[in-house]
This record gives sequence, C-alpha cells and structure tokens, in this order.
Amino acid sequence: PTQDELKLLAAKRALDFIQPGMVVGLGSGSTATLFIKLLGEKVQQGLKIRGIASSEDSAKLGASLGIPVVGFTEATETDVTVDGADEVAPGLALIKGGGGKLLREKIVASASKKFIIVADSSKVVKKLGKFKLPIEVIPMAEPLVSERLRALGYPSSIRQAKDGSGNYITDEGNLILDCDPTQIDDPTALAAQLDTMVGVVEHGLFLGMADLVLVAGEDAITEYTP
Ligand code: DER
Repeated sequence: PTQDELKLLAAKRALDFIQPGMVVGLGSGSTATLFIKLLGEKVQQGLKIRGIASSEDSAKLGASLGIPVVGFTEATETDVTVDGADEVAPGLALIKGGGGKLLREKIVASASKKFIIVADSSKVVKKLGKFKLPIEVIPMAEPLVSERLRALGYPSSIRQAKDGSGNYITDEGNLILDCDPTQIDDPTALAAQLDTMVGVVEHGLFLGMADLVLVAGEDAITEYTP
C-alpha cells in the first residue's frame, strides 16, 4: 500500500474509538485530515459529536463537513483526540509540528482524556531527532532564541511560508524555528531546557502525552501503548 493508503488505514482504525456524545479533538496534518473527513461522513449520517480543533485549517475543514466545532468555553476537555506525528519513538515520545500547528495541537492534547496518534510506519524511529524539531517563538525574541539554541548545539532556521511570501506565521502569529536534525539523546532534558527558554512559546517534543499510537504498516495496524 502507498503511504496515503497506510494513513487512511490508521485514520479508519481511530474512528473505532469515537462514540456518540463525545467531544473529539481534531488534529492537524494530512493523516488527521483523513480522520476528520471520515468523522464528517459519520456526522452527516447522524453521529452526534462536537469537535475542538487544533488549527484554523482543521476548524474550517470540520465545519465544512458539518462537525459542530466548539472551543474550550463549551467543553474543557476532549474525550478523544486524534492527531498525527512526524516521529514516534520508544515510550511514545513524539516529534510533532511538521505542519506548523504544534502549539494548539499540544494545547488540545493536554486537554484530552485519550490522545490517539495515527501514523504510517515511516514515522516510527528508534531515536527522535532525524526530523527537524519545530519550536514556536515570539517574533521579537527569534534572534535571541536562535542564538541560545545554537549555543546549545541546535542550529535552526526560520520556517518559510510555502507560497514564498516570507516567514511562515502560525495561527497565533508567531514564528517557527526548525532545529537542524540531530539525534536527540535526552528528549526530556531538551524539553526542560526549551520549556524554560524565554521567548519560546512551545516546542514539538510531545513526551508522555500519547495514550495510544496506531501505526499502519504493510499488512496490519500496530497499536502502541505507554
Ligand atoms: O504538524 C503536525 O504535528 C502533524 O500532525 C504532523 O506531525 C503529521 O503530519 P502528517 O500526518 O501530514 O504526516
């Protein structure tokens, strides 16, 4: 099967965890998008759920499919959130943010009773870091954060918008620094350094957050739990 077919298999399996009456966290990225489309079909067939989106894109897609999209005023947690990942390592340590939505994704993940990751087998790695670690920064602090990251051994670059219009700007109006790939020996230590670095809004290390990872491989879906 192609990578897209694998993504669809994982997205389909995630639907099994959705029950009527649930508040469902809508992830971002191509695999989560497949899940949102499948969920939209169920809503059109009468499934009663509400969605909380992890990006403007997913909010618009959900609404366009008839999913009632609400915020945390209406519901302070989701029953299930389904999202993608760029890398999945042992202990369900994740790198996310390839799509630039990591801040709201982590906010929704933090408010989820069950955080489910859907991925194709290409995302599974032994160690995090081959994928560039995305870090969301306040624009005026970007030069300071870039320098501090470099001093820590993590050279980075400011993510550019796909349409060539300049820097990519996140849903919250911030910039994203992509750290050069390096094998991350101690994700917990790096996350702690980033969590206390002034000017850093959020980073793409999602550690101890996933409750279930559904990985679609050549001939089956493997389910990983912490
Ligand atoms: O940016 C993100 O965090 C996405 O969820 C990303 O990690 C997965 O995107 P994909 O499903 O398009 O590979």
